[in-house]
Amino acid sequence: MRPSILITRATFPDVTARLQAHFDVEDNPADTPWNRAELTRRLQGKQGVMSTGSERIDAPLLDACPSLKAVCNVGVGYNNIDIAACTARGVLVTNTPDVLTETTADFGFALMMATARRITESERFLRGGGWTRTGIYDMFIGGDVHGATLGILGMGRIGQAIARRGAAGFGMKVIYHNRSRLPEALESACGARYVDKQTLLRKADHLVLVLPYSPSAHHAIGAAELSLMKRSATLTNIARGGIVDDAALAEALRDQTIAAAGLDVFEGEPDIHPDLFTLPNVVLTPHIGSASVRTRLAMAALTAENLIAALGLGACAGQPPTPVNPEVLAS
Ligand code: 8YV
Repeated sequence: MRPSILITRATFPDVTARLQAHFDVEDNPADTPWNRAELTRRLQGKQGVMSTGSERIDAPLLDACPSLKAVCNVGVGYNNIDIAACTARGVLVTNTPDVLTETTADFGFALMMATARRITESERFLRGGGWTRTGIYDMFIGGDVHGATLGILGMGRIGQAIARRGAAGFGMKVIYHNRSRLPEALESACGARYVDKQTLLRKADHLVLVLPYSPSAHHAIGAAELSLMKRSATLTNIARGGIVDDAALAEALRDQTIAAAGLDVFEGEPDIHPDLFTLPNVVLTPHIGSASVRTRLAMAALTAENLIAALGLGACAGQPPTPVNPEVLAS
């Protein structure tokens, strides 16, 4: 009998077809929202699931879906999944690293630039008919990006890719803070210097957050951290909602304790802290860091390869390319 899998969200038809070659597939091409009860019901009798960051996979769900053997998440972050609970039940988890690194770094850089140079704020002004006089010397003057100090909090693959862009392309001085310091060769390859968190906050002209979410990273940027930043500084968050205390950030933006922020991720998204909508000095995007056609296709295709291999099929049977808890494979 062919294994059964669930694809929780709409995906590329070619990827669904690839999975249908191996599995009985239940999918969601209309992208209908499923609540937890509905997800649990649809997972009954399924050995695998192609999940996204929108589904919470935790111990109660796993216990209610005992046939599940593989959770293959479309995304590099997997804070929606209780990894320990999966490992304890012999459920393999996979993610999609590498394929999204450069695209997400492009986006982080673009958001940082849009924030520093007030691009969306000035566009709103223009579209609203506000531009009635030319030559105003201080109209939407912002901060320079080239030659400025770029601060990066979280120096994994995406952080390093942003550092390379800043150092090589824009002549920026790049400083970073991370749980562990990078080997020297890697630091010089991306032109970045390690500093403690306080120095990072004090020195950065543009601070970009790229650290994974974990309970210890909750509100890593709150009122105290924001108060250390330069009044002229910008903050860009492409990591996860919850890393920034959005209420404290809204207050800092209102009081102009920092100059501006660019946010692609939010606490409780898709709900947004209402104060953020009222502020001109914040660029808001709906969690689209990895959203290029090629990268989203690569993420979905890698997830399919993970799922096929995780359930013991295909050329890489038993050896999914990007496992999160490979110890499950050994047991
Ligand atoms: C995805 C992401 O859009 O990879 C990640 O961690 O945040 C994004 O690329 C998200 O995970 C959707 O599943």
